[in-house]
Amino acid sequence: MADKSVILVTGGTGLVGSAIKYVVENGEKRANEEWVFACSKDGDLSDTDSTRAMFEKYKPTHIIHLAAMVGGLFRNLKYNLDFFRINSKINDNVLAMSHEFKVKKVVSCLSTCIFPDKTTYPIDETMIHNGPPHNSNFGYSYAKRMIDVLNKGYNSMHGCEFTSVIPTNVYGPNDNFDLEDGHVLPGLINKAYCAERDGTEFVIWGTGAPRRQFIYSRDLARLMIWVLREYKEIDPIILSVSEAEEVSIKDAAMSVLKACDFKGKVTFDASKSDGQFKKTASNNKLRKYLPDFKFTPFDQAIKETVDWFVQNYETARK
Ligand code: NAP
Ligand code: GFB
Repeated sequence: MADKSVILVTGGTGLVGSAIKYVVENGEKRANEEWVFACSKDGDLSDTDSTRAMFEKYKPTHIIHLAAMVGGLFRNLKYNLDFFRINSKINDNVLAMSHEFKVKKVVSCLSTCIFPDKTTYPIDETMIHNGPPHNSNFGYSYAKRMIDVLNKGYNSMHGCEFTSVIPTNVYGPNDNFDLEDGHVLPGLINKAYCAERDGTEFVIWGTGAPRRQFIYSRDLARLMIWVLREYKEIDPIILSVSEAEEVSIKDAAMSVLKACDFKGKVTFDASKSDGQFKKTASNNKLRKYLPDFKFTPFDQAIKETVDWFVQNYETARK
């Protein structure tokens, strides 16, 4: 990106967006770059006119497109139709305006939860459209898959450099710690903090048996900035720790309890859904490009996230 670049990060105030802001402000920003971190107050991207107004205001040359209706298993179970409709509108508006305003490159976000539920493992980037997703989040999943379809369409018809990344479950500072709508790690951190404070028991939902790969938001941020600058494919790339670092929900919960120094009673509420048992993804494609990239150790990243939550308890999303 030789000339002056205006990099618009849609969804720039959320978990992933704030991690990108952190990384940009701590050494990654280049002299010829202006970074804009937008949120819905800057414009509702599910509305075409608001989207056009945002593009007219910022005139972005590059975009990291994060804005979406996002949530954990339990929010998806409740609002599959909204996840599909709202995210489909946001994605169509952002990519249509990116084409209209001649944006040089767009990096959008899929997710490892959108892959076919009935699949072989490890999952890789070629499998996205090979069958229906897990029923718990079909709305979100189909909306995300359409980003890949749109990217291929804009590239084949107009030569647009629109690509996407496929992060696994993300966690870190400035996550959504809401117990009903958030993802598992922020939910467990919020619950552990309150159980320790109130002397109550710590409840893990489901059986604790499902398995997940978790990526620290600040590691994902560094990888997404690399994708923006160096990755030339239109096809998506999985951004995840290796299959070997997949952990059970129970193990992840124990790591949270260690970071919170919780000594109380731990129980499981098996009446709550387990959701997808696993979505084990390969990061071989990433490793071919970045064989030496170092992920933050899980326990260290959990501790950093817990410390952030405790220090920001009053203002955190919960
Ligand atoms: P998040 O914390 O919920 O942040 C979402 C961002 O999108 C916020 O800045 C929000 O702004 C903005 N936004 C939502 N609706 C909008 C609208 N209609 N118009 C404009 N902005 C809107 O989400 P996240 O976890 O950072 O996720 C970022 C991206 O990563 C998403 O595309 C998500 O699908 C993807 N992803 C996340 C995970 C994960 O585990 N978190 C895993 C894989 C992929 P306001 O707060 O002002 O509404
Ligand atoms: O992060 P999560 O909500 O979503 O994790 P997914 C759900 C798993 O964690 C289930 C268990 O096995 C839950 O039973 N769990 C245990 C908890 N305690 C808790 C808790 O306190 N809160 C939550 N939320 N879960 C999502 C997709 O799937 O993955 C989204 O639905 C998104 O679309 C996201 O893509 C990355 O990992 O199951």
